[in-house]
Amino acid sequence: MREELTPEGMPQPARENPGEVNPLAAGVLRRNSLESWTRPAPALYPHQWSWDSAFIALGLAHLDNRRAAQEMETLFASQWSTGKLPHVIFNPEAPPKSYFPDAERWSSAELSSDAPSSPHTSGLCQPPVHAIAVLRIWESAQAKDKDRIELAREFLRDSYPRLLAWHLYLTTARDPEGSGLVTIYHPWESGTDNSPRWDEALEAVEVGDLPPYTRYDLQHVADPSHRPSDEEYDRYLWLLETLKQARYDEAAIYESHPFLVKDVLFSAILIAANEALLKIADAVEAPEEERALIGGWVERGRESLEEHWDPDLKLCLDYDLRAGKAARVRTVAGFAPLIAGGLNPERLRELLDTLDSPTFAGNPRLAFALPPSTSPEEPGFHPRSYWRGPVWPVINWLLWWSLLRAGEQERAQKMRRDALAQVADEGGFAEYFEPFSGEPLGSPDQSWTAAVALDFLAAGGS
Ligand code: 2M8
Repeated sequence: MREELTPEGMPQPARENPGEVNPLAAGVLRRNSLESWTRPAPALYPHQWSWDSAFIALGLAHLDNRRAAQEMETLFASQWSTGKLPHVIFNPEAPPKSYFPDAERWSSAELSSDAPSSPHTSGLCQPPVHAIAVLRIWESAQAKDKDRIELAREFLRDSYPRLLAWHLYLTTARDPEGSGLVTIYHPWESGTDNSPRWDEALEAVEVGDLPPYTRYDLQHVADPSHRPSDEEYDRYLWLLETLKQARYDEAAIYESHPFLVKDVLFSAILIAANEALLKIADAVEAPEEERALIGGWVERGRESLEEHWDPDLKLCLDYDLRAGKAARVRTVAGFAPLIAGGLNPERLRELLDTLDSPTFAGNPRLAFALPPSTSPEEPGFHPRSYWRGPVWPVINWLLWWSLLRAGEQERAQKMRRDALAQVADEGGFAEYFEPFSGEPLGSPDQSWTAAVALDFLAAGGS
């Protein structure tokens, strides 16, 4: 277990007085950290998760730039030969029977020569926050001494081809139609696992002969009803079996897999990550053709999100390829165009109106003006169930960062203040929060919650 994270240039707590937030957040990351990577939570999630590590690196960049770089390098070391960054990298030292599905259930290396043989990984991926994290590590190194900047430059040079291969995978294997949007094979790939965004597509999945399994996740939470239901888990596990039947081969999956959805939040994160990748490409003086390719992905992605805009809901909607229709559900994923950036003034205004309305952060019952993961006006809303309603700090971070990029300084500052007040007032770095009472739920020491709090603090402001 790593004992120390050095507080290089650690920013002072901000004025809204989460006086204790900074050292407490650093403490969570220190306790959840292993040699070169960080567990999302000590008991519930004992392995390395892909987008968790990217958010964690964003926070670590303010404490220990080298350790932040290591977090990403550990992830890159398990990249598949296709370019895919796997959603879970299994920790061989995790206690047995602590998390399911385990490495054996995935059997990735046994079934696919594209998968690394050690350590074992899952066969899925998660939203590509990685280039954004790599850029943050580079930018935060600029304030350091010459040696640190040189180390960060080396890290940037090593990361660039990894990131390019990852984004190439997403724009080809995951978008054979050239639509500009990424297809996901499983709700776990969205990161918003039991969101009602997936209800219809998941209901259409017929569960076949499923090998028996035990859910260890339920042993680590105070109230199992906050986690996805057993019916959902059966479908999650059945989708895993069908991916295995296809031996994780992309073309075979596209042919027969029962769950294929264009995910607008995932796609928007990819667009924002491509903007970050362009800056990285400039810094490492990448060839002009590569910069043009990345710039083209940004443009195509934004056009495509525009095609999935719902003018009545004033939100962007996922598209179920199997059913051939949009998922008309109001969730935070609908703010995808804000995250993708480059909006015309009218679209920006509409998105901000939706954000401020009772459908989301303007709901009068909220403890803090922060958007619930699912709108309280949706029939599928549940205030305590995971991605069906609770407020998630990483989503606050994504929206705050997007508001800043859109030039909405005041709104961004307000969201940052509320997000920090929530962790300061409500007892720490919970995985998610009940929107009306502000009660902390899920894992109490969630790494990415601590990490985004550190990034909020480092940004300063009133
Ligand atoms: C949750 O997902 C995992 C499956 O990947 C789980 O519930 O077991 C999600 O919140 C996901 O977004 C997150 O990356 C993961 C670890 O924090 O937990």
